[in-house]
Amino acid sequence: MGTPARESLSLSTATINIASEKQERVMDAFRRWGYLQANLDPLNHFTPISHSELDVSGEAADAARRIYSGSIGVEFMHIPDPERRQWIQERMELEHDEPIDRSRVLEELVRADVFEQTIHSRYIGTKRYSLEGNTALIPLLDEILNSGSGYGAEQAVLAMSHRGRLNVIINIVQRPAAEIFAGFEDVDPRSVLGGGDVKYHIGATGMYTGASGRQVRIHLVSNPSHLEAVDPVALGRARAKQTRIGREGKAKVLPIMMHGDTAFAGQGITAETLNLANLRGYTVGGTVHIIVNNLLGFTTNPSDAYSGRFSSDLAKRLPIPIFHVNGEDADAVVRAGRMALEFRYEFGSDAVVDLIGFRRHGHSEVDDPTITQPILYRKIKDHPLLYQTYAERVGIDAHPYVEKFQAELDAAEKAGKSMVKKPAMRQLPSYWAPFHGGPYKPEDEVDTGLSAEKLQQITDGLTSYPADFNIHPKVQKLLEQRREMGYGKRPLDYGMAEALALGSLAMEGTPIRFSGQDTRRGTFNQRHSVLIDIIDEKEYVPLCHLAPGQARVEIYNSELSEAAVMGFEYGFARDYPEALVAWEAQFGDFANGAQIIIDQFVAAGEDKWDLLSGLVLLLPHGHEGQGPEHSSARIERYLQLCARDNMQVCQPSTAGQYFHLLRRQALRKWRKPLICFTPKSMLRHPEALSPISELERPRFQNVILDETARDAKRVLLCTGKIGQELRMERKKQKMKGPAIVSLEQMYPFPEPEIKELFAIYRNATDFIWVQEEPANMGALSFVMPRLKKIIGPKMRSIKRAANATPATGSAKAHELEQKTLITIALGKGD
Ligand SMILES: Cc1ncc(C[n+]2csc(CCOP(=O)(O)OP(=O)(O)O)c2C)c(N)n1
Repeated sequence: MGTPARESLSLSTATINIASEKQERVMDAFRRWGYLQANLDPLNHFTPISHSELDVSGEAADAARRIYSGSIGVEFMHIPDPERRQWIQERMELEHDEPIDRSRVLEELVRADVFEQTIHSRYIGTKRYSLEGNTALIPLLDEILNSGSGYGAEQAVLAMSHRGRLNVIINIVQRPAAEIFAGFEDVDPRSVLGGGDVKYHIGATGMYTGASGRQVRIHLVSNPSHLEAVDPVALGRARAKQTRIGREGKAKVLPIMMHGDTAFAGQGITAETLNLANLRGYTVGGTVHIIVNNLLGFTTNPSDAYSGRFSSDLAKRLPIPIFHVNGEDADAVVRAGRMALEFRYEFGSDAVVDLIGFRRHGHSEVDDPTITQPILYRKIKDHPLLYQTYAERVGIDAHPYVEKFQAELDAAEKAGKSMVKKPAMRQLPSYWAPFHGGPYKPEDEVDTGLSAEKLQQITDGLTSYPADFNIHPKVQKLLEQRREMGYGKRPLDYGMAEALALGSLAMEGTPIRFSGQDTRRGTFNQRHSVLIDIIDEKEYVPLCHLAPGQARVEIYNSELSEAAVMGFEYGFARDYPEALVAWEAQFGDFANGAQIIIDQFVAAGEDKWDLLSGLVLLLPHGHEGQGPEHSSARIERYLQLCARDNMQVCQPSTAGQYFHLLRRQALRKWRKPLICFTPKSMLRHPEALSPISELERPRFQNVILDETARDAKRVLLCTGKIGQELRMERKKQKMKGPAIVSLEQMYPFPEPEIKELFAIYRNATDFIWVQEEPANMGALSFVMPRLKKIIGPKMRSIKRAANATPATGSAKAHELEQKTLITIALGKGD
């Protein structure tokens, strides 16, 4: 107990404490729930939600309400880290934030609105996906980039879909407006016959100059119509750019992602992409997300588009702040952008700005929104332009800005109309200079073989680990076997062939990046690229310790998703052409979860955007009685996408072929995606093993001939595992024929090699395509017309009957089917 004097002192402190505790409780309630009553919607049809904890009055409540229920409503109390919560709290409760350059904000708003109005008046009835109603996006981006450059950002990777894209291209990417006019005039149609893309999907690069005078190089990523599909691609591109820079990469390259409100809430790829944020193989040190929220999706209202209150609710899967902001209060928008950007740099974390505005016109300008939202659009009709209300509010005359920009646009329109060539709105980074796409040319081929001596040297590195490393006995045995393989004492399996390919490439200077589910060990226990110490789980990656000065090797286990991870790797490959970048499916058919990435980016990227990628997809494939879903990697789907030499579709049937294929992909300067079907049971099967001498021969063979049966009357053509099974059965039955020819590359179709078959199999009268897949699947419908063209109408096929599902669920049924197929193919029943 203290003295009486002390007691009275502590009593009064207690009274103050009680008062401040009460105030603190009020403040806390607003920190937690204030955003529900924030003034977020410029049109007031998004009504505040009542909350009992906010039903308080008094000075403290007024202050709390001003801070947390004004034009910014922030959701941050779900963040477990007290330091991060405290940071936001302090920034929100700050009495005097940094000043805002209002003339600059006004000029940005003028440029945003006047651009849309000008296009609207000159190209009536043409789609442009106007930004009007959310033009505060332009000062928001301006703020983020300008503040970002203060933190060291030198490049920004921007992803966005259609809405406001042309506006961003002019005002943020700072492309000359004449290029946009040329797009509306649709100049130079002959340059894009059968290809190209609409103007609101094409990517752009440019140099942004902020208020500070600092510059940021902008890369606006080309995107398909599939809205959020571009998100992981942008992340992969950012990560590649960061990796190129090294330690400072995350500060120097800033990813900014813009989303539509209904797309963000609805598309699964958004969830997959958000989940990459803090994963070691995928983090980019934080992305600034902006939901360009017009509270509408095409004709759909929010109540039909998302189950939660906000489109942004999904972002709460991460411990990150969400700043909802009224798009009509441009100062608040700038402030929200600044906080989000600073949070990104302070904590290396994602942050979201939910920019709430409206959509002045229909979904596109040819839509009439008064049919589906008549009340809303009566309100919108009379709603003034943002730059006008802002000019009035801040007391700055907008006319000089309007006149200046209008004059700029008038000149640009003239220049755009007189353009004869379609403008390329981007400049590729210099690291693309040595590489090319276009049609295949044999002169692009390079030798991929290696000497026995070199292979032994790599083997030494691949099979060594530190003396104090406690290795798992099974892995130790595997490494011992691999050592024997590398020294030619036992034939090579796929795992070792791959390790030698990657190791040799890394030693020759090619960086490697492999990712997928369980890729470090390998789904089929075949890779073991990362050794784990059995005592302390320390990791050792032999591929990273082969030689001083070797290139970087990264192998990651990914999150359990296909679309975002494949998109990410596609993006990475886009900005790392000199690296070998591979994505691996757990089983090939799971890649169908990434169909949008395959269709829109991998297959069509070059035709649409003239953008190349050397991404490798590794797709385990083969009918082995494991059921409908673990059998087929859907070869037919990839082949259907093939045209104009857009990609390579291969199925290496031996370890040696796999080695050459991977090396070819990295060493040729022809940059094309490689779709590679890989084995499962054949990974270590004697028929698929290769002697070390296979790695010494010069190159990958598109077709493997059968030298043992040159006199055969019957020639079977096939790809993958069925060839080995046929060979085994032929051996077992002690048959001399038929000849079994393996098509290792299906596309580009190796016509010259197929033509040689006549010269080699002079006695042949029967040419048969054999596949284990049902008639409506596999390579059949792709190869048959091509084979018939060369071999003639006698070309026939043997396959399973057409089926709705790729394979039976019964292992025994599979065996029966397979046996029948092989018996018929070998002609035993003939
Ligand atoms: C994956 C996909 N599904 C559907 C569409 C068709 N579509 C184009 S825009 C759009 C509405 C998008 O609304 P929102 O995300 O709110 O963006 P806004 O157009 O309102 O800016 C729809 C459904 C599409 N382009 N992509």
